[in-house]
Amino acid sequence: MAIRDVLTVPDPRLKQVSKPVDKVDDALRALMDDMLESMYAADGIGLAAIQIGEPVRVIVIDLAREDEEPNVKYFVNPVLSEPSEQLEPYEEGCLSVPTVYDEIERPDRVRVTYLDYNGKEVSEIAEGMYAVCIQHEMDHLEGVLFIDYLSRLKRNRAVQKVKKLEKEKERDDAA
Ligand code: GNR
Ligand code: NI
Repeated sequence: MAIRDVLTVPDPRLKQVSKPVDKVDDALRALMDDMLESMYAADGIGLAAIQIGEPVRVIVIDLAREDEEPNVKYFVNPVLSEPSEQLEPYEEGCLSVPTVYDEIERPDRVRVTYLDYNGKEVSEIAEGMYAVCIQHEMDHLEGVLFIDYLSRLKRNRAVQKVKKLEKEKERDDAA
């Protein structure tokens, strides 16, 4: 397993539409293992493969708090359906837009159908933070970030903030 760098805005790869997976095999499981390790290293609750530069339709999520047992879920070729009419606001963040947080409204319930780590088909209803997270990750598979729902002013500010942050990090790394 390996910890991989998480891409940040304005990296154009984050705008790519990810490709469906053919087969859940050991090579794909190795990618899912790297995704989980990279997500934990970055203190995230979810990660889409494109965030580590792999444009395939794979997501990992672990919503457990630090004082809880890990609760890892892997999603291959996930599809959302039956979104609730009821929307709920939630303060979102993204490892690809570090230090930026803003409130986004999304359906508060949605069905998610996917293949799991072993390639078995699963279908379940997601609610609450699980619903928020799976919709946020599904957006990554379509090249969409949560800041794309904000005003152009807020989005541009967010990108500038991350660019500055990354530049400072580069400078610190060089020193
Ligand atoms: O770690 C993450 N936290 C988070 C908080 C609120 C809404 C969505 C998220 S997902 C994010 C990790 C990430 O960027 N996944 O793509
Ligand atoms: Ni994200």
